[in-house]
Amino acid sequence: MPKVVVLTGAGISAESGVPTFRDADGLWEGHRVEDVATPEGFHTDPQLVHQFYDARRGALATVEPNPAHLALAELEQRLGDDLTVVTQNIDDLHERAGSSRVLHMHGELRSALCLRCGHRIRWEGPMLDAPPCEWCGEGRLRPDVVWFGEVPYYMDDIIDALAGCDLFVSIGTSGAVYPAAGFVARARAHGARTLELNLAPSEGTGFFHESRHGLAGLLVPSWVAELVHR
Ligand code: BJW
Repeated sequence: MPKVVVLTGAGISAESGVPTFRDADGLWEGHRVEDVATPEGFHTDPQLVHQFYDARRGALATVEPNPAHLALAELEQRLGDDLTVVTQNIDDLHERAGSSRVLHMHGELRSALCLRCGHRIRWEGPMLDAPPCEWCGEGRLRPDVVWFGEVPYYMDDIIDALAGCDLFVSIGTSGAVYPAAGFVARARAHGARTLELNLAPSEGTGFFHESRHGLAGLLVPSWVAELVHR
């Protein structure tokens, strides 16, 4: 079996009812990106940013994994360590589908980060009006997510996985945000075959050997079946 790296974006969770960012009705609607997804925005108006993420954390209780998440969990059963799932998503739908080793490069909704000591803590409820960090006892908490201008998580692990994979598959991402948008070129430079599964051609579609367009809930189970039965 090949070594596979899968990159997922907001499109894989769209059929579960989680809004994407850049489609019509996307998450930026009603908000300027600088106001809710930058450290400067948080510094200027922490209440607005907490409300934005508290609402999204609360909405997790209303959504379920879809067939695309389930197919990737099934693929992990087959490939074990030979599958690396990297997600830009901060929802927990991969884990709830059964995936156990997901690299959340843009952080997680159900995690809080101490602004003073950098401690990360599991977090379920609202963060607005949260008590100080339980670790240092003083720091205020912020959403444990990666905003523009911040360094994504797990970059060393991701770069190693991209350098060693035979197949790179990008699912449901617009290819508008770096460094994730550059993964296809990096994997390809190391000799991997590259496949895009997306509703429509992404900004990076020309970098892929092959692109298939349609709903992730249909394309991903079909691709996984093809891979495990070949
Ligand atoms: C479906 C579907 C269905 C819909 N089925 N498909 C100029 C040039 C190049 C780079 C830069 C630049 N200026 C600044 C930068 C860097 C900057 C950047 O990329 N800016 C761009 C605007 C150009 N990047 C950064 O700052 C990053 N950090 C960084 O670079 O640090 C330096 C460094 C890197 C590495 C090592 C060392 C140092 C940080 C980026 C952080 C992004 N954060 C966000 C918010 C996270 C928290 C949150 O969720 O609120 O991450 S922004 C937002 O965009 C979120 C997403 O993860 C990310 C990507 O969005 P995604 O997933 O692609 O969603 P959409 O909506 O864009 O696309 C959905 C797709 O699905 C569409 O194509 C649909 O068609 C499709 N789809 N339904 C299949 N049913």
